[in-house]
Amino acid sequence: MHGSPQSFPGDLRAVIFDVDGTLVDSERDGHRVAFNRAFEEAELPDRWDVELYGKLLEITGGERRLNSYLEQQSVPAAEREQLARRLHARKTEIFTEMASHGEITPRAGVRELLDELGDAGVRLAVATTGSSVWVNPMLDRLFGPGRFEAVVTSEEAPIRKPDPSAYRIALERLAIAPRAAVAVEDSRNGLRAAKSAGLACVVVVNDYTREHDLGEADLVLDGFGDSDATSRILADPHSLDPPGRLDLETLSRMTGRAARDPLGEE
Ligand code: XBP
Ligand code: MG
Repeated sequence: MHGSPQSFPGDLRAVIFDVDGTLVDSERDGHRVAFNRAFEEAELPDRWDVELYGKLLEITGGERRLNSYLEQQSVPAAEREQLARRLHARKTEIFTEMASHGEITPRAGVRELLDELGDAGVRLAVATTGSSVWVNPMLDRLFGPGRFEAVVTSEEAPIRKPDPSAYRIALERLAIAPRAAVAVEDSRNGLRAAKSAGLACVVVVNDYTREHDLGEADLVLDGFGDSDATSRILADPHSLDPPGRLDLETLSRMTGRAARDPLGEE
């Protein structure tokens, strides 16, 4: 059962969102396509199909992902680093262009959730391993300029998730304690980053992350939920019982429950 707003045990001041796979559907038909175009333009035979890219996503950060892949292909170290840098720079240009043409779209229900949080005075922030050159214009385009009070990208947090630095910097910028915020993620690496920073974390899975080990999550949903489709609950260790969508009330209750009950035992 849901409590009335007055009964919220938590003290939700801010929600910190991941970008890739969380706010936007950007991996399979976005970054992956851009990486492949960069390979093609460089006249390399490599192509990342949907399945292989799922495995490569375990390495966060596009340049690191390329480096790791080229290492698997036995490309010598000196050549590898240079090639990864060059390919990543071109991939970034291609992806930035795709985003500026509207090829990258928000996940269903995200806009509604941001509106609900914003109307209630909850502060909004972003913690991503992506690069600022595409993250900032894309967020402005999709969600309105200045929608997020703090946007932490790989430039400020060069050690990528699962390292907690992106979340720690976001909390510092918001000047709030971890217990006053909730992280919204899509993957195990993101979940580990958020939990290591001391945040409660809801994971909204997608096709690439459905099978991840998400045992530490405070709530796992298969979508944000909106007027067209309700979200299914995949794990709810604190019995938050969201109403078919991720909403303000559930997030508010999460700060109280997860802070009071970190092991998920009621
Ligand atoms: C996503 C990433 C990003 C993108 C590529 O992880 O790892 O690196 O795949 O972006 P998360 P860049 O959702 O946890 O932030 O090429 O700009 O690195
Ligand atoms: Mg992600």
